[in-house]
Amino acid sequence: MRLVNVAAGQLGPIARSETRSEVVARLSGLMRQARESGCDLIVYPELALTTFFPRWYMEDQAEIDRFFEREMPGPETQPLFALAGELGIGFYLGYAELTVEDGLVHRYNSSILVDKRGAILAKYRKVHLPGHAQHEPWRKFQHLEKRYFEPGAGFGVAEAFGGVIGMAICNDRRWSETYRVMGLQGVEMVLIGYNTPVHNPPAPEHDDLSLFHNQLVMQAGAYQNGTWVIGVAKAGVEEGVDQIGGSCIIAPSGEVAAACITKGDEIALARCDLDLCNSYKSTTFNFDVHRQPQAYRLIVERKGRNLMADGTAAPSA
Ligand code: ING
Repeated sequence: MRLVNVAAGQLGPIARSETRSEVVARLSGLMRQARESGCDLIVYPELALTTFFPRWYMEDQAEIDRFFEREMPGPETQPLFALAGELGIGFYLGYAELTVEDGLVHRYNSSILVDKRGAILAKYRKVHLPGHAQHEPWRKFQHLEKRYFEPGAGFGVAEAFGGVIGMAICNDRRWSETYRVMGLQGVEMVLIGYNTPVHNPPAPEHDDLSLFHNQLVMQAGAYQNGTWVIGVAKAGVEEGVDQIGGSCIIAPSGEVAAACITKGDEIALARCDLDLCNSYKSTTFNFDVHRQPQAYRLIVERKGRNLMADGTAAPSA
């Protein structure tokens, strides 16, 4: 057995007016609860330090940038890292990252994996940015991740907590490629924070299925890659937008091992034996034995039905 005791650290709404220090106090409370329950790792949501600001159309870059972290840890987040080191528990944290590379400013929807000493082991930048880039006033609320963030470069894994750990963020969980790219790197636990409105303006007919779709994609990703998946919500009515809960810990079998039952600040716990991945990775999903990559070329060559990966027009079938 290679046990990792994991807490899904679900958050209820974060008000626009809430300070980072107030949020860090909430995150710290969940961390203490998790440690008291014997956890090695707590997983927090996407953009866990602020309200989900892509729901608003903003033009003033200074106003937008107030939602971003220029350093991680910074003065307001350092207490969470210190607490992790004091208690001996690691964490995954989603946040808006502003960074300057070669004199250019870049903005990402990011997450980090921090070990039990409070040191950052890995950083991930969200690849699948949903929504739109321009103001669409017909919507009850905006979803402007394509406006405020750049996409990340890809999906990596890290040796940590006695196994192979991967990260993804929110919309990434809906794309099977997310899990497979990490599955091909031997991932045994995928950590995913999310902010998901119940209502999806382009497709209101999906609203009643939002919790079903949330669980469906993570169960599929877990089973098809023989990995644990930890999905953690920022839930509840946040600045007038109702966001799903549904935080859960899913085993490599695809079964739900633990789940939150409220839409507030809550931890759900599971004893995750990483060795349970083996019976799937060595049989049904033994990629080296069973996969046929020569049959999958379209997945990499095409963006969609009509576009090549480089954005040029695809030959008509
Ligand atoms: N949120 C949503 C998500 O993928 C969404 C966006 C909602 C897409 C419903 C499709 C349907 O869960 C983020 N932050 O990606």
